[in-house]
Amino acid sequence: FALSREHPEGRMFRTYADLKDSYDVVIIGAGGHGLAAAYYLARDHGITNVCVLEKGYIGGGNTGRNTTIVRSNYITPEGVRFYDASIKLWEDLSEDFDLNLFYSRRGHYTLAHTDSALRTMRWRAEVNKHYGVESELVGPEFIQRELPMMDMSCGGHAPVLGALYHAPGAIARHDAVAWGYGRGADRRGVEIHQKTEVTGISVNSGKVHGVQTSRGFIHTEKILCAVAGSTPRLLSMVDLQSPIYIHPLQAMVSEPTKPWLNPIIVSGSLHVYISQSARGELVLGASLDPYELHSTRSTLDFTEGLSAHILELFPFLSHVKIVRQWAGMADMTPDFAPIMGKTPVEGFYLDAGWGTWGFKATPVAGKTMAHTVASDSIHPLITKFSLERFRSYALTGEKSAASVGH
Ligand code: FAD
Ligand code: PYC
Repeated sequence: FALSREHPEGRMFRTYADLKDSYDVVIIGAGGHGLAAAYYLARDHGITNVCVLEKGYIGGGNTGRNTTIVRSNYITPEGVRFYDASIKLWEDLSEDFDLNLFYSRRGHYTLAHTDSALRTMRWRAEVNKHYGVESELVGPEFIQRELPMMDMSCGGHAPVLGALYHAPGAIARHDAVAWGYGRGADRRGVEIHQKTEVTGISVNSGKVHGVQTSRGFIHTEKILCAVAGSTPRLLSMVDLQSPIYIHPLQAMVSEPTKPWLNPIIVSGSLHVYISQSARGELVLGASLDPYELHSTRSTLDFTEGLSAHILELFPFLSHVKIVRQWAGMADMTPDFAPIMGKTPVEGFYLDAGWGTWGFKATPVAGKTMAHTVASDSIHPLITKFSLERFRSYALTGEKSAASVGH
């Protein structure tokens, strides 16, 4: 690829002085999901008269704020199949993009501190194995052998009784994912417009007609809305409602330490998780802030609470400094599964409800939404994730596999 020919400034993307009057498809939101859909629309379906509109900068939403855990150890058959398809795409993505995403298979432990948690882990392990996903229930001896630095008694408060061990669990560099999809879409002719906010959506006789933006009106008959924590605001522009509610989800990283932690450790009971990045930083998170709030502010409460619980598992970290913390806006659904596919407004497609779990789904969400938009028919992998399921009470209950969401 002749980067210098198409990008005289040597940049990853072209920039445009103006928007065109119309596009075949307008994608709202240049997070991983919007950019992945643009990439697969162009690469797999030959649809390149596409623009991606982003009110801020690409990857500046939850895509650049998450803790990068990739796994497929879900509990519903639909969830396991869907996230497993994503892992298969993840494994080839660096090569596909010719860009190192630092995708790193680490193994993933979900610790059980109670008998009922153990039962859920066993259930998940059995569903996973049934669909060919590598997960197993392991006991305290196995865990202590693999993680000799962990205090199995958790300071005497909540002894570890076992864990769901999921070998394919991985981490990746999140901003590179957005850049890789963005560059790949740009190279195939898609236009990415940053600092361009969608302020209104025009619908005529139940069909999408165009979008109003901070830089003028664009005509289109197909819109893909992939705006995570801004979903309720965008849905109100087309008079649609969803059960999505927004809670902040916070995270933090420590100063770099020598490599000592290979796997990813999650404790649902202590509401904490930890991994170590390629740079040596400890990446740490907890459950949602316990109130609805449309904001990306972070709090001292979070840092103190999370630090206390992490020290129960790893007391020797008490001198390690925290260097950054931040928050994202998680678009939560009642059943902890996403909302994907068509809507009652013709030409308005939705990719939302990614809450605390959507980073791992970026490749498969992009691929299945591109199929759905291109063919106007719902991809078979996402039929159980429809908006309609809340009307028909056919929920896809993933709460017990959501890691930190409750
Ligand atoms: P985003 O990346 O948020 O992109 C949406 C974009 O839409 C934003 O850039 C926004 O600016 C733009 N936008 C909004 N409104 C408009 C408008 N009106 N006009 C134009 N643009 C607009 N998931 C995992 O799988 N594993 C994890 O370990 C994990 N950890 C997480 C940790 C934290 C702290 C957080 C906050 C989330 C975590 N998640 C995790 C969830 C994951 O980050 C998200 O589900 C996923 O990134 C959603 O991607 P997206 O592309 O849909 O949204
Ligand atoms: O979905 O695995 C996950 C996750 C971990 C932290 C936030 N989400």
